[in-house]
Formats: sequence, C-alpha cells, structure tokens
Amino acid sequence: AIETTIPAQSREIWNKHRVQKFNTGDEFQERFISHVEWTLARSLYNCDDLAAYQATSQSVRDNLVIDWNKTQQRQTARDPKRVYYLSLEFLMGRALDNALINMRTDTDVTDVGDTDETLTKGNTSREMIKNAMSELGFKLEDILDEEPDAALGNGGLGRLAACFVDSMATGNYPAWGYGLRYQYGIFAQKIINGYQVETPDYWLNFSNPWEIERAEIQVPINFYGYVDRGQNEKSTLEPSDWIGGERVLAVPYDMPIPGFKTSTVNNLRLWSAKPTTEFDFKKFNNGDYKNSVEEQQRAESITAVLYPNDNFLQGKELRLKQQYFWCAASLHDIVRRFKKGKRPWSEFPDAIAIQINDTHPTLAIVELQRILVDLEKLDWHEAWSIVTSTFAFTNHTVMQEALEKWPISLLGHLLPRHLEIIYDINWFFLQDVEKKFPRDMGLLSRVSIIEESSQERQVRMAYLAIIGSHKVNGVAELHSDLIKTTIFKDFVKIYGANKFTNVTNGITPRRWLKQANPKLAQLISETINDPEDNYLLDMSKLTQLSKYAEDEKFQKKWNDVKQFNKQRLADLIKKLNNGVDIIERDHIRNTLFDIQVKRIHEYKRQQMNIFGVIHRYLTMKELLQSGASIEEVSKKYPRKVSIFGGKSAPGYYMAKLIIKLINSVAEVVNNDKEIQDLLKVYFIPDYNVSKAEIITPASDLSEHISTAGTEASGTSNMKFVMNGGLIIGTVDGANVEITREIGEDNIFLFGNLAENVDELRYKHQFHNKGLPASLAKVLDAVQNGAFSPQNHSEFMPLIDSIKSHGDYYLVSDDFEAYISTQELVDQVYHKDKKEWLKKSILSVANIGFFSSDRCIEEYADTIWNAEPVKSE
Ligand code: B1H
Ligand code: IMP
Repeated sequence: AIETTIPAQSREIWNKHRVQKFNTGDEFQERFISHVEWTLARSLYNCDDLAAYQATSQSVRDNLVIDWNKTQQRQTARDPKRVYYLSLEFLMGRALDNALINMRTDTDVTDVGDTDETLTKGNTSREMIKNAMSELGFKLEDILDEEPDAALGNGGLGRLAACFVDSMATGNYPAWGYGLRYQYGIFAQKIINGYQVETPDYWLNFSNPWEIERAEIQVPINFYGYVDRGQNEKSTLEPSDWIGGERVLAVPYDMPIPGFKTSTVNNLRLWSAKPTTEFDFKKFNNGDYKNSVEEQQRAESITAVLYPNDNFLQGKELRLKQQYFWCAASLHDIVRRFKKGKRPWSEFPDAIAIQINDTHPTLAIVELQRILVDLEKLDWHEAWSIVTSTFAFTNHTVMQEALEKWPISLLGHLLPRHLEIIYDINWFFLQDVEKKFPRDMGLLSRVSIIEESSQERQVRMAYLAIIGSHKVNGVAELHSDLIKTTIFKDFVKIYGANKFTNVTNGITPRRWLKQANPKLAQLISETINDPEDNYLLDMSKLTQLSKYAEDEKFQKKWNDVKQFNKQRLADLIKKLNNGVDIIERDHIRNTLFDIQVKRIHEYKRQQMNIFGVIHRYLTMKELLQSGASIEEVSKKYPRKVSIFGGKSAPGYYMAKLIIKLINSVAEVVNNDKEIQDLLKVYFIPDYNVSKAEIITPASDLSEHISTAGTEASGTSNMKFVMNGGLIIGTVDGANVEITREIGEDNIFLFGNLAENVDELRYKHQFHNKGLPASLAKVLDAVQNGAFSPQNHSEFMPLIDSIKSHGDYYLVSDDFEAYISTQELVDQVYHKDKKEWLKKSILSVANIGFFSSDRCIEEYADTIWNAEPVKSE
C-alpha cells in the first residue's frame, strides 16, 4: 500500500487537517453555505432552487467522498476478490434523495468496533437535512425536483444495473460498475397531436455534482489499422502487433454509490471519449488542419449518445465502436489494478469476476485474451483458461431481433486483431465439439460463432459470450428454462446443464419502497415495530404484515396510503395535462387506477390493453343505447382510469402507432359526456425513473401482459407489487415466481402458456382461425374511423398485423381471457374492497424475495465466488 512510503511528518499534518463529515443540521448549513459561496460563487441573494440543489448535492457528496475514499483504501488493503459489472446502460435516475436515504453521518454509527455495524434510525440524515434546508428557506421536495434524471439506459436492463450497484454497495461487496458517460441519455418524449416526438436529453446542461472527473487518467484506445504479421508470417496464436489507425482517449468519471446502513461507498466508473493531443505530422505536412480538427471532433461522438433501442439490435458501426471503447478502457483499468498486487496471472480469476450484462460487453472477452496473448505474452491456452474463468454472462432476451450479430467485414475493419482472435476461439471450440460429437456437421454449423448461412457472414455475440464464460444465467426461472431448451439448446448438450443457471431479477427496496413510497414505508415500520427500517435489508420481515391482512383498522390505514399516492399521481397528471384534471378529485377514491408503464413494444402488448379499453367503451355505449341507465352501466363497468406511459424506439413504426392509438382513444373517451367520466384514458408523456417513483405507488392494478415466453423477467411487476398494487398478467417472466411467492389468489393471471406459443403461431400461419367476436367488434370500430375520423386507415397496420400477418403476438388468442379477467378485477375491486385490501397486504408481505439484495447474494455465492468486505 502507498501509505507506508509517506513520511510520518506529512502524515501527521494530513491527519491534523483531515476532512470531516457534517454531522448535524448546523454543520450541514455551514457546508451548504460554503458551497454556495465558494463552489458556485453565489450568495444569499441569488441562491435559487437550482443553486440550492447544487450546493446540497455538493455537501452530501463531500460526506460520501469521505466514505468512498475509505472504502477504496480498505478494498485495496484487503485485496479481496473484486467484482466488475459491465453494462452499456445504467438507468440511475436521480441521486440526491437516494443519497439522503443511504448516507451516514458519524452520529449514525453507534458501533464501529465490531465487524457487524449497528446503526441508529434509518431516517436521521434525511430528516435532519430537510429541517436544516427549511430553516434556510428551502423546501427539500422542490430542491429534489431540480435534479435531472441520469437516464443512461433504455428500460429494464439498464434499471436492473442501477438496482444492482445499489445492492452491491449495501451488501459491502467490493464491486465496481463500468459503463459509458453518454452526453445524451434516452431521448425526452413529447406527445404532439398524439404522436411521439423525440427531443435530445442533454442532461449535463448544468454541471453534474454526482460525477468526479478523473481528467488525469487517459486510456488510449485504438481502432481500425492492421495486424503486422512480421517477416515470417507468424501464427495468429502468437503475440501479434496491432497497428491502430485511429486513436482516442478514454477519461473516467466516477459516481459514488452509497450502500444503505453501511459506510461502504462503491464506484460507478463511466468513460467519456476525448481526442488525443498527439500531433499528426502527415496531416501537418499536407496542410490539412481542418481535417485534423474534424477527426478530433469525431472522437467525442463515440460517447455522445445512447442508442435508444430496447430489445432490438441496430447494427451500426458507431455502436460497435462504443462497445469496444468501453470494454477496452474498462479492461485496461481492471488489469492495471490487478497488476498493482503483483500476483501471477494464473490468479487473475481468483482476484476478479467480471459479469457481462447481456452480450453488449462481449468484446471484453476478446480484449482480455488479446491483452494476455499480445501484450503479456501468455500462451494462448493459458490465457484462454484465465479468460473463461473470469467472465460470466447474463442473457436478458430470447427475441431474435435483439440477439447481437456483427458482420465480419465491419468487425474486421474496426478491430482486425480481434477478428483473428475470434476466429481462433471458434477454431478451438469447434475442435472440441467435433471431438465430443464426431461428424455432426449440423451441430458444428449451428454452434459456430460465425454464422455462415446469412447473406454476409456474421459474428454471433451470444455464442461468443457463452463460450468465453464459465456461467450463463437467465433472469427468471421460466426464462432460464427457455434459453436452455431453445436458443442455447445445443450449448447445453456441449457443456452440460450446469453451465446454465438462473438468477431471478430483483429491485432495490430503498428506492422502490422507502424513497418512492415514504407513507407506506412509514406504515410498515410502525406496524412491524421496526423504527430503524431494518426490514429494508431483510425483506422477510415483511411477512409480519400478514397477520393484519384482514384487520379493518389496518386496512383503512393501508387504503389511506394508497389514496394519498393516487392523489399524488393525479396531481402529476394534472400538471402534465396543462392544469386540467383527468380524474375529478372527488372520484379518485373510487376510481380504479389501471396502469401500464414500460417501453412500448408489440411483445409487451400495449395494443391489447388499448383494445380492451375500446371494448369496454363500446360495450358501455351499447348498454346506454339499449336503454340502460348510467347507474346500471356503472354496475358492470365501475369507475376506471387507464394510464399508459413509455417510449417507443424512434424507428419503431408499430410502437409509435400504438402510442397514437392510445392518445386517439383518450381524445374520444375523455370527451364523451354520455359515459359521465366512468372511463378515462391518459398517456403520461416522457416516462422515466423519477416519474416511475410517483406512478408506481399509485397503482391499484398494473398490467404485465406480454405474449408468454417473450418477457424475460420484467422488473416493474415487482415494483408495483412491493407498493401494494395488484397485477393482471400473463404466465410470463417473473410473474410466475411472483405468483409462487404471493399466492395465486393474489394475482390475476390469464392467457396461453409459453409452451403453446409455437403451435398457436403455426395455426395462425396455416389456418384462418377467425377472431373472437369481442375483438372483431373492436377492430371494426377502429377500422371504421371511430378514433381517426379524418383518416380511417390510420391504424390499419395494427389491425392487419392481427388479421393478415399471422398475429405473431397472439392478441386474438388471449383477448377474451383478458377481457373476462378485467371484469373479474372490477368485481373484486368494487364489490369487495376488503378482499382487495387483503390481497394487497398479503402481496407486500410476501414480496421480499424480489429484493435485489437477494439477487446479488445469489450472484456472489453461485457465480462470482466473492465475499463482502466490511469495515473494521
Ligand atoms: C431486456 C434488453 C435489451 N432484455 C438490447 N434485453 C438492447 C436488449 O440496446 N439494445 O440493443 C437493450 C435492451 N432488455 C430486458 O431486461 C427484458 O426485456 C426484461 O424482461 C428484463 O426484466 C430486463 C432485465 O433483465
Ligand atoms: P485504483 O484501485 O488504483 O483504481 O484506486 C481506486 C481508489 O482506491 C483510489 O482513488 C484510492 O482511494 C484507493 N487506493 C488505491 N490504491 C491505494 C493504496 O495503495 N492505498 C490506499 N488507497 C488506495
């Protein structure tokens, strides 16, 4: 360690002036003011909410940095096995409120003498700062609202990575996240005339107090060029010289990740690209100044923007460049840190576990092999055994259009040496397969990393990831079973079933319960007599709620919390809807909030939801026309608001059309006086993490209705249940295990099973099964322009996909079950509120399994073989 080389005198001075945390409201105020005056160069007279947000964040960050430094020093000194989580997306959302919940002052620590730290109340710092702010004349809630979301992800995959870094810090794992610092996160969505319009998310507009620039670290990254095989054309297995043709620098930005009730603060390191300052004599001689400036500007474009596709591959060169830039920079950093320990290379896998989040980081496997063979001169096979013992791979989707494949020409042009290495990896792999399964040419071509059948030969990244890893996991039981029997079946045959495992996804209860739903968190801690919020670390404690499931007094409190959260969402909707209420205040209590918020995708079936809404509307109108009174109609169809939200990939035509249909239906239904507000529809623009924190606690019912077998896990399903909402869902992804945990009485499942999907699709192709009458009625209305009077054919593509193009997502097969299950939901909600509340309470009581802490523990025990590092 470095400390020992520092003279005692210097150390003494350093110690005398050591930086200290603020521990009281008074000390916070002092720190706050010094940041306003010194860091921001402002004063009492021009400190607005934004400045107050900046100064508060800087102050809180000061405290975190002290623990960050200690954590990193501790981890360096103890040299435990480290975990690196590589993800192209980290959908962090806001940092300040989370930091206030997780941060510890010195006074929070009552006992640091032991390895098991015990702490005082969960809420101290947040309450303290709230009061201190209010004395300064600021409202904490308004200050928190100034923070832009760090939206460096598309959806579930990116948010999962964010929950994981929270749980890794909370569990005291020596674990860093590595990602990219995009200047533009996921686009902001505007709804204009019912259509999605994308606007850039320039989130670094005001300086970002949560990042620490490490400008002094600059990792050179090369692209293009050629491999110099030398005079006598040495083998590709031997150390080779890759002469790069373009060079950029990778500069890290560190985000402190505080754990909950621990002084561990981990690191999320995000790389940013910048030009080299190398002087190009050739260009100088040609007098080509303008060109060399342009080339430098191009460097920055690598980390300019997040690709906005969820579950869809867009094979662009810039994306591959992003992937290599990030993998190479991260591997360089990991290898540098390993080398500080002066341990033999053979111990690399004992020192390091690298988890790759989907196939996006697969080039890291190839890069490590290149480092070991070309730079460190290890024998190929020795190197490869180190590589495969280090990496593990998480698969997140079985959908063909999302599986990464890169054309050989593109990969070989950008990364000539890496393509050679991939060929050699494939060569040895296929030899092994051939030995085990002689003369099975079908098998060899099916599992080859190189796909030969397509127009252009492609590198199948998922296969490379499997071959280069020691474990492969899916993200929910059903999904993990599916990958073994479908897309990776041949690899189970080759490697055996043990290489494949399951780690069911989870979510962090700090953000998704405590922070998003403070009222429910408070009711829980009171009820189970846990004033220090220890249940947030041990969610099995929630089972104590079960005994109050039918307690009327408790049910009332439970219901009041839900009411408060629905009101809060109604306020947000009013603000987004230009100050106009969608649901009348007095009706909020007896209106069922039915919510589907997630990326818009045909497989997630928002179209089925909106068709269901149309069905309800049409049936209500028919009843009225046939002479029923509004009271009679309301018996069958009590008050309900259908709330949607989510972004479509900018180039995804069908998803965009679904958004338009939702808004067109809203326009008609919301303005139809005849139905007297019994049904409302609203599309929340620009769904993001901070909006999710308001939306999730407000649901009575949420929809998770993907075609069976398509949603690998889903994580919002867990969030909604953790907040006391019930679910209507298909037997898909984590819905299956949620049902197992909370009990099948407490979830509304419907629809065909994954095992029948192939057969159903086949039938659609070769037999015209016709549509159920309920759906036919809906599609007719849409086709007749009921929601597009100016343009009757506007929504034809949505209709055709069901009627003429094989109904790939099986809307027609599940529609009737969906409608009747919705009617069952109405009946329970309105006729038997006690039963509903009981279901809600029992759901929360048994949702503990889905804490991401459990998930991280499973990864650590079964995949990483890593252990927590606690403070002394
Ligand atoms: C998930 C993705 C994804 N699966 C490619 N796959 C992407 C694939 O930019 N790309 O190219 C981006 C994202 N995302 C989601 O992962 C699953 O659909 C969810 O079911 C799952 O809950 C989530 C986390 O495991
Ligand atoms: P890295 O592991 O070299 O990337 O360093 C990360 C952080 O760990 C540094 O900023 C320090 O806070 C801490 N650290 C690294 N090496 C040492 C050491 O030798 N002594 C004490 N702290 C260290």
